[in-house]
Amino acid sequence: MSTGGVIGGTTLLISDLHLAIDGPGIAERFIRFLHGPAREADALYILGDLFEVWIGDDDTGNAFNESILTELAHLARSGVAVHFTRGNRDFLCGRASARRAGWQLLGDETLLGVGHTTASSAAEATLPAQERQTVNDTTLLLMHGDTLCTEDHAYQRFRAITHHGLVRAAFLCLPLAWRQRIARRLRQRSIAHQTGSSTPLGDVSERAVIERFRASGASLMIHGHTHRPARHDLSIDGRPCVRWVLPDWTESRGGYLALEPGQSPRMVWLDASNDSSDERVEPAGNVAPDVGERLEPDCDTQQALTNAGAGTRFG
Ligand SMILES: [Mn+2]
Repeated sequence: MSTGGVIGGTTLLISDLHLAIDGPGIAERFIRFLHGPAREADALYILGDLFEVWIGDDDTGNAFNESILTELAHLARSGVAVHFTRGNRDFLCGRASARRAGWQLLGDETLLGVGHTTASSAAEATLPAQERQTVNDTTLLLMHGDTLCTEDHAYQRFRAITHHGLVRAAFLCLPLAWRQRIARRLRQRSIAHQTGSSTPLGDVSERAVIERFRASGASLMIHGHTHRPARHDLSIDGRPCVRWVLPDWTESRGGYLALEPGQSPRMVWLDASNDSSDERVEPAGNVAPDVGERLEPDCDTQQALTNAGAGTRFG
């Protein structure tokens, strides 16, 4: 877990756009988002699976993916601090693509202080640090979310293999054309599997969530991956904690979480009714019951791994 300093101002968080050339509606909505709300923000955090497929930073002939990086680079140049955490689809994004996109590459899990500067912050500055934190500050833990699916042993095994430095290096040494073929085949199988099955995406392990809150000391956790956008209120050892799950983007809607000075996080949905005009702001999604209600092993992608060969169904 890395610590990434303090964020302030307006921060927007997105994940799971799964951008691909055969999903033009999502890409168009994303570009409008970059030219609209993102441009007004101080910082943008992309928490993984921005791309449906990323076969290596040297795949610069992929005009679609490169056009997305270029749009992000424009945003970064306009003064918005852009950060990127890899997802399970785009975990091969490296330093070269980060340079092209103008984003800061984050580790798998990042701990941040949310230093919301409000009118009272000058007075609070005189308080001891510990009291200040309870008054105004929040410790925030960011991640893609796949590492929370600890009950899904098949996926975690797949992840351990594909994230191994040697395996990654070996794959990246394959000629681009081979990697493109492999990616195409996996994607076809993934699509075939999705249309032929109602297997839902796995959810996180509540046990892993509790463990992360305890280990990090964070009171706010934000992640994506599960495609189950919601706000979950928990009590961890008597400490109130909130876990936000970011929405995936589809052809019909997208969404982001906004952190603003002195305000509670809010989910903003983007759909046909507000893409080009005002944002329609909805209250938080379902509020899940407290810890202990759901401890079932609910990240089962065994079937997906078996059928797709490489876990491509996942997130
Ligand atoms: Mn994912």
